[in-house]
Formats: sequence, structure tokens, C-alpha cells
Amino acid sequence: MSDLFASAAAGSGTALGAQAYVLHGFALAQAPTLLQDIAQIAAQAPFRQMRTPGGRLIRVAMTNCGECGWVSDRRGYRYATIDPDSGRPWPAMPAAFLQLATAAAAKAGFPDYRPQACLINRYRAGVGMGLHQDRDEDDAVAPIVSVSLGLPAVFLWGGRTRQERPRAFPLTHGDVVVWGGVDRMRFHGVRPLASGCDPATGDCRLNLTFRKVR
Ligand code: MD3
Ligand code: FE
Repeated sequence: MSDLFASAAAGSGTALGAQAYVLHGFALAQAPTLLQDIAQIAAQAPFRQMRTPGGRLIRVAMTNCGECGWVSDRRGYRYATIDPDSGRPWPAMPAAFLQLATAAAAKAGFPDYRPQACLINRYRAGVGMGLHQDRDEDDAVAPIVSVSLGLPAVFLWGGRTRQERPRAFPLTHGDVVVWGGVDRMRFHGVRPLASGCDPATGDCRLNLTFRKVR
């Protein structure tokens, strides 16, 4: 890994791959606003555990904001403009979300980023996400921007095949990761969370993932 932007005023960055970057603490200043916005979104579209197409409960609790949201049920994984639980559109993407995502993408070399969806994942102690690829978006090179809030997690960064052994690295409160281009289809996952108490989120980790869907 090489240090990038090491002298930039907005913080340091680490390259994970040719087109994947961790921007350490990039969201720290906005974190309180983001957390307030998440609470407002969750009041309209509560966190819920969705089911896999195979019928198993997904352990990460999820909600969405933006033009469309990621959903999973017996019929499969997809993006939907309507929240299936409420029958209403997903809450709009807050201005602070959009600003942060576009600024992070630009800093990582992806100008003109317009995410249509923001999936909000909530992890509690013992909950992780198995190794997978994100393949439900039409655009397989546009970046995904992820924002970590609250309890720390160990992120698993794999290859383009499931066989490649993933590298583990920590993501902490305020970290932003941008993955696009040649690194967009890498396998990735999150180790089960250790228990803890974060001053901002209490007993959980929240992760925002911004996506260009179509
Ligand atoms: C790496 N979420 O929602 S960050 C997901 O922390 C997801 O909640 C994790 O994986 C989380 O699908 C990881 C997001 C992420 C998204 C796309 C990627 C990491 C990625 C694409 C390629 C490599
Ligand atoms: Fe993913």
C-alpha cells in the first residue's frame, strides 16, 4: 500500500488498488450531520432485515435513501424505487450525503459522480458480511463510495475471483473508501463486529454505500 495525498489538508489517503482508495477520516467533520440524517431516514424507512432469495435472513439491518434502494427477497436482489415495507418512495438523499460522496469520488479521481442510491447498513456485535461482489448495478466501473460511522470493523479486500485470499484492514469512524474502475468488481466482506460502545453510535457500526445504479 502506498500513501497518497499525504500532505493534503483534508487528510491522508491510502491506495488499496489501482482505483481504490481509503480517505482516512474524510467524513469526520460531517459525521454528526450524517448521523442526524440517518435518524430521519430511519424514521421514514426503518432499518429491517431482508431475506436472501434462498429465504435466509440477512443479519445486517438495512435501509436506503435516494431515487432507488437495494432490496432483497424471495424474488432476488434488485434496486427498487419504492420501499416494499412502506409502499412509498425511499427518503430523498440528504444534501450532506450527496456532497460528501461527490467530494470523495472527485478526490479519488472520479469527477461527475452522481449516485442514485445510498444503502445504509447497520452492524451490531457478531454481525458481518460474507465475501461477495456487488453486481446488481448496470454500471460495473462507476465507483461505490462507502462511509464508515461508529464502531470499527475489519474490512476484507479480495481479488476478482473468490479463490484469491483477501487482505484485512481496519475501517474506523469517519473513514471513506472509494472503489471504481478496475477494482469495482473485487470480492469484499466485513468480519463479524467486535462488541463495543461508540460515543457517536452506541452499539453499532453504520455504513453508507453510494451507488450509480443505471
Ligand atoms: C469493495 N458493504 O453493502 S463497504 C455492501 O461495510 C458492502 O457495509 C460493506 O459490501 C460495509 O455491498 C463494505 C462497500 C463496498 C462496496 C463495493 C465494493 C466495498 C467494495 C466494490 C468493490 C470492492
Ligand atoms: Fe458489497
